[in-house]
Amino acid sequence: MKTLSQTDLAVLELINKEAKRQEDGIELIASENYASKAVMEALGSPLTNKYSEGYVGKRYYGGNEVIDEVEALAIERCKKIFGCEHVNVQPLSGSPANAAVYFATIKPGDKVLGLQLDHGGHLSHGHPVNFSGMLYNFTQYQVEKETGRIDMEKVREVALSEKPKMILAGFSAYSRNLDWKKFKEIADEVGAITFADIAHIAGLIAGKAIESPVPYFDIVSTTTHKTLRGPRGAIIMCKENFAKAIDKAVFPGMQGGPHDHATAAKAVAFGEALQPEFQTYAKHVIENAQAMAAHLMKAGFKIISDGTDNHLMVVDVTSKGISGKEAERVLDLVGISTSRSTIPFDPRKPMDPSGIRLGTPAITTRGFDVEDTCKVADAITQAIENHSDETKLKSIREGILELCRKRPLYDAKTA
Ligand code: DSN
Repeated sequence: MKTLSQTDLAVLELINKEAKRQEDGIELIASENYASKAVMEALGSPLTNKYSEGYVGKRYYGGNEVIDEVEALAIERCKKIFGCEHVNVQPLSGSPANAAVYFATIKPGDKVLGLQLDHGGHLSHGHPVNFSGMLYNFTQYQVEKETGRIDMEKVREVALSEKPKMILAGFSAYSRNLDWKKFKEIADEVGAITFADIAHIAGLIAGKAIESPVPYFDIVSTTTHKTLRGPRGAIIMCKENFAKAIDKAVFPGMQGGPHDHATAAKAVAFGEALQPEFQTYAKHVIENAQAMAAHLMKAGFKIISDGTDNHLMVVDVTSKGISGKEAERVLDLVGISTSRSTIPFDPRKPMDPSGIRLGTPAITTRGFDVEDTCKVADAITQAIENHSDETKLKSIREGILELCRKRPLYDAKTA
């Protein structure tokens, strides 16, 4: 960052501070990842200077001949990864993408089924404080108390009684595979549109480690910066018969000019996801998550649904005499980033819930294997069990630094 070092030391210093925090810490926030240097270079390119409202070949500004090629390349690569009939690569992030999906397909007041937020859903899946819950008439399905899993028979019962216009499948804190086919069958039974939000698992689907909803669902949205390991942003895939409505909802419905630098970075990330190494990555993300879950359960933690099929898990930490908020704070002290999380049927409040959510996409990018991951799980256990012992916490921090030095963030492999 040669120029920034000459023009704005205040910002440079903050960027360097954050880079050091990332280098010296272990990232277990399930929605985070490390984009490659190539993705970051595309993000920092002159494409940030351009306005290009409209779509390939149909822009409202001149000078878009190169941007057209960039967007067409992102579309082509995305179609190759997911096998979708149509994709819009312009959404700025996950919630705006989901807003565009609703805007394109249903009317305010229409009924939608979605997974409840504290059972693993997302704010934009109908929570009352979010635009989705304010504008649309959501009925929320839940996971079962005993198993922590979604019971598809219950989803069917709710669908039959509510007759929604849309059925939404997707999550930000659910560690089991979704039965896409069953969702589609239920939707067909009640004549509902099927919408999958695969923000958390898009990279695992791209890496062919878990099943894709694309063949079954009408519409599939995803962010591009989680397991997919691209820039912050989103895409909406759909069947051809929804293409016009989706495009119109994104622009001019919801957004103005797309972020062309981000579109280029999406194309770079899609190119990376098409490499055979990405399939190995996706497989390792799940192996690491399963090893972490098993290790934590052996140490006496309750994992919701007793394990994981994907990259994440929700851990009830209250049996160790600590809340989710306090666990997040203590783990921050030893250099492990996590996010507090409600657990299904949580007796505690969302700001200080019973759980933490852990995920392995970022550490796997960094090159952590199962052995490293088990060391991280040990450190979590030790830190939580000794949360008031400063000396012990300091020595755990040292161990974490050692692990980080063994697996530098942007070495030749990840760069
Ligand atoms: N905030 C993201 C997450 O952490 O899962 C979802 O948008």
